[in-house]
Amino acid sequence: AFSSCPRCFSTDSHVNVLGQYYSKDSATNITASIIDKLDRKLHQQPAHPLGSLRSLIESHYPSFTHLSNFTPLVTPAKNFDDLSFPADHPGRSASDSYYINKDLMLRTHTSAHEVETFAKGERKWLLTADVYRRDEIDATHYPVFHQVEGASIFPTNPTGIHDLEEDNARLADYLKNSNIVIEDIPHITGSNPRQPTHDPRQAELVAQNLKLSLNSLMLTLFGGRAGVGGGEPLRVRWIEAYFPFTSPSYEVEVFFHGKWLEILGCGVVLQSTLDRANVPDSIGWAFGLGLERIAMILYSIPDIRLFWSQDPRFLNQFAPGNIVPFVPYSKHPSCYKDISFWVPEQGLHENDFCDLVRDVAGDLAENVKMVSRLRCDADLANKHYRLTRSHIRKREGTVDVTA
Ligand code: FA5
Ligand code: MG
Repeated sequence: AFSSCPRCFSTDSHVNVLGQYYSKDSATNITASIIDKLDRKLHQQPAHPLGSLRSLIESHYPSFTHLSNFTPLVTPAKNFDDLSFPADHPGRSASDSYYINKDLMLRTHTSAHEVETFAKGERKWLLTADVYRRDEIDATHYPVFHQVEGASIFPTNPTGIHDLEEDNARLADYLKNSNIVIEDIPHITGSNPRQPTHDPRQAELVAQNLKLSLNSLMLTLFGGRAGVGGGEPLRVRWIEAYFPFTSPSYEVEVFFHGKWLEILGCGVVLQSTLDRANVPDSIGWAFGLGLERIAMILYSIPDIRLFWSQDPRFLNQFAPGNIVPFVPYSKHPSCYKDISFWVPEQGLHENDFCDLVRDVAGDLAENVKMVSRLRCDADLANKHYRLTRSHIRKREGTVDVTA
């Protein structure tokens, strides 16, 4: 019981997560490398690409409450039951999700916080958080990624209908003058039905509000950016989808670099969720969007693992709110070469030497520095050369190019 893991301080019987000990049971499957990620909070770092992207999305919804500090530890009830996931849903299994023990898990999506956020009285909000799913390892999959949940609910009365009509008119007007092509589908169909308790007219208005709102968000994120097509219109496609906690449900895809890319899932919130949150006389929508996939496009970041890099060559490329393409760097540490050589009688400008290095090594050369220069006859120079060599040998790992 006392053989504790030096990395995560967990013992045979207990697991240490965010400074607290929890007893293990047959469901426990969280690992040390996942525990390491729990306190990183990449989305809360203003200069990090995920932090900048969060701010950009928040700036698109200025009147919404912006939340981003929820613990990743949730009960399975919060992650699944509150959202009407069936008892046998595959997401619940230990092969898909991380469990601390039977009663506590890492959220698999930001929707886990819908009930508590509506219950607090928030009616229009965004919530950003890290989410955890057991998955394959490659350049676009990682067991931790980030989602933004967005939601907006309206009263089920004439005021609510009026608010929806007004907001829809405003958004439609904005989109009318924008360079966007939307491949739409009917809001409500037999296979993607409205909920039985909903007024048919208001259900249509809510679905329309959801679509208008997300189309305009896609414009904010992708409109007029390289790769989407400078001058070319932004193409957005709506697809019928299924989630246990929304009806109707949709997925949104954006056309980028010749391919359709899934950006988010969304839908009209299930009445049972709103009843559970104690806001029964409401109707509204929610969406859940993955930050990494969007950031990989906007910043030209080729590998999802880079978001977790603590290398200054990664982190120093970014400033708050500034979306600039990522410049790749070597995955290997720098390697240093000392070079000594004779220069012609008339001398050699340092820049001429740098051009020579550039011609030979290209961008592989990071830095060229002269450390000493000596003017003398051949004998003296030879002596100096030997001195320099021994000097270098003494200082192991000497790093400068010697001119
Ligand atoms: C969900 O997580 C739902 N909670 C979304 C939702 C919210 C639906 C509210 C309705 C209402 P999904 O598993 O499809 O759905 O994930 C949503 C988005 O997260 C995806 O569109 C994608 O952008 C991103 N995402 C999903 N899995 C990964 C992954 N392994 N790596 C990176 N991003 C991912
Ligand atoms: Mg999906």
